[in-house]
Order: sequence, then C-alpha cells, then structure tokens
Amino acid sequence: MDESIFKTSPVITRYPDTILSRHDVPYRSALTFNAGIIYSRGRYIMLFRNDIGSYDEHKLEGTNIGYAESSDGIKWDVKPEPVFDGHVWDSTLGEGESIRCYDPRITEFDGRYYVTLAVDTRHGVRGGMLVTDDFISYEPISLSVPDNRNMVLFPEKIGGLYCRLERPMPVYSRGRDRFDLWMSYSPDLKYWGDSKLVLAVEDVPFANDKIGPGAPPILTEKGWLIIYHAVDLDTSRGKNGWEDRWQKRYTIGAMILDRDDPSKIVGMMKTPLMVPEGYWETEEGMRTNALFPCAALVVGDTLRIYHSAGDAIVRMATAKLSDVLDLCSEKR
Ligand code: BMA
Repeated sequence: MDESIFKTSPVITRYPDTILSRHDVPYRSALTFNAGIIYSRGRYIMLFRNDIGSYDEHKLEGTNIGYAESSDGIKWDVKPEPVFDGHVWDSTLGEGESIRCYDPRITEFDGRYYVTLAVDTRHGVRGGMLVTDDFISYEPISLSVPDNRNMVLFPEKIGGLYCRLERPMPVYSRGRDRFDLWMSYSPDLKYWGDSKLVLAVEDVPFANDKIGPGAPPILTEKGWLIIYHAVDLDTSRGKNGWEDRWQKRYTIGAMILDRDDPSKIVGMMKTPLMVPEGYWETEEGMRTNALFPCAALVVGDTLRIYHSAGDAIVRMATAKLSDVLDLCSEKR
C-alpha cells in the first residue's frame, strides 16, 4: 500500500475534546464507543456501545447500549441506566441465542426512530433492526442471515422501497477477509433482498482488508453522501492496544451515491478523509489506530463526523460539507 496517502484530509478539523468517555457514564463502563447520533425535535440523541469491564485491567465482560441527550451535540447527559442489551432479541430468537448487540446507528424515518446494529448470536453475527418512538422501548423488526453487520438505513424510500447499506462477510468465496459494501431493498423493512454490490474493497486504494458502511446516508445536492470505514492490514504490525497483535488500521472514507439509484457511485475520494493521528487515535484505547464512524450530521454548512477512537471513546471531527462533496469527485 502507498503509505503516503495515509494522511487526514486538510478539510478536516478535529474537535479538541472527547465527546463521550467512560467517565461520563453513571453505571459500569469500560469503553464507550461506536455511537449512533441524530438531531431530532430540538435535541441531539445518542445511542452508544457500552462495554463493561475494567479499562485499566484490559478486561471486558459484556456489552449494553447507553442513551444520552445533548442540546449542542458536544456536552452530553447520559441516562442513569443502559437502555437495552442483547436480550432485546429474546422475544424473536428465544432466550440464549442472542449474546449481545453493538454499534448502533440511528435513522429517523417518518417520525419513528430505526436503530440498526450488529447482533452476535450463537450462530453468527446478524444485522438487526429495531424501531423506537421514545428511546425507552425497542421493538425488533428484522434480522439478516449471518454473517452481516454495519447496516445503515436510508432516511427515505427510493423507487418505492426502503434501502440499506450493509457489509456481509463472505469468507468462502473471497479466500480471506475481503469484505465489501453492499445494499439491499425492502418493501416493508422486514424482508430484504435484490442485494447489490456497491463498492468493493479492491476499488478503495487505502483498503486491503475490508470496508463497511459507517454513518447513515445524508442527502445532499450531489447525491447521498456516504461516510464509511476502510481497513488496511499489515501483518508486520505488532502489539498495539490491548490485544497481542493488532495489525489493522481503520480509516474513514467518503463517497457519493446516486440520488435515485444509490447502488451507483457518482464519485469518491481515492484517499482517506481521516486517518488515525494524534494521542487519542494512535496511542490510547483497546485497539489503537481504529477510527470508526457511526454518525454524521449536517449543521448549517458544516459536516460533523462522530467517530470512535481506539474503540474506547467517542470523538468528533468537522469539515465544510461543500469541501467534502468537492473531494468526492473521482470515478470508482
Ligand atoms: C469492527 C467492529 C467494530 C470495531 C472495529 C474496530 O470489526 O468490531 O465494533 O469498532 O472493528 O475495532
């Protein structure tokens, strides 16, 4: 891989402070990351992954999902209790099948809130979708076949159908991790199909391992802006973070999909939008060098990207929306 392209784009400004960490959480918390965030009805809303255990001892025991609210999207009040965990699927799957769920993304659609997330089950990881009206009770809607995760729902129907981006993990046909970004359609949010490959890992010059949807799509004047994650693997990388060997680096990419046929790429960046840099992104956390975006919002003419750093905390970066759109000008 050409290491010289691994630089954060100059259009990006990192917000200096951490947006959410375990110190903000009033219940047991070791890692707070991969947060879905929306702005709705006058406030910012966050669902975040809360891994329980001990940060200092590098031990994890389980995962639940926390809820936080904010008036500015920067300072957050975390609700006193987590809102759900893997048991939310018991009514659908029976007790004991779902182990945990994580990495929530939120899409508001016709006044209801849809939460897509990864569901680890005894028989593989499945992409799940829940709906809520109040962020208190959550109703299961659908679960994909394994292995699939990183689903994001478009905020409107296209061609009369619901659309989602997703990331299946085809180990049989691709030899090793070569995971691509796909999309599927549904008439009712429950039955999904007509799946199409949108972006293959080999078409991303800064990925050699896998890519996957990050934030739910944002409709812009140029089409659907997609902020996604891209992974490059280097087997010479050694210990970094909590694991004995952490050989991957997670960067952030951007592309634009066609307004009326989002299976088609209008333009993309051939270099990363963001690369792990600085203390919080390269030195701290469970897995260093891992930026993982699960939310992006437009506030005025600014694009906010909320991403995890080190699978440990939530941070934010901003750019002028028009600058990011201009950068997405290359053909696949
Ligand atoms: C992915 C998922 C995410 C995680 C990321 C970076 O494969 O496991 O939950 O944030 O790796 O470690």
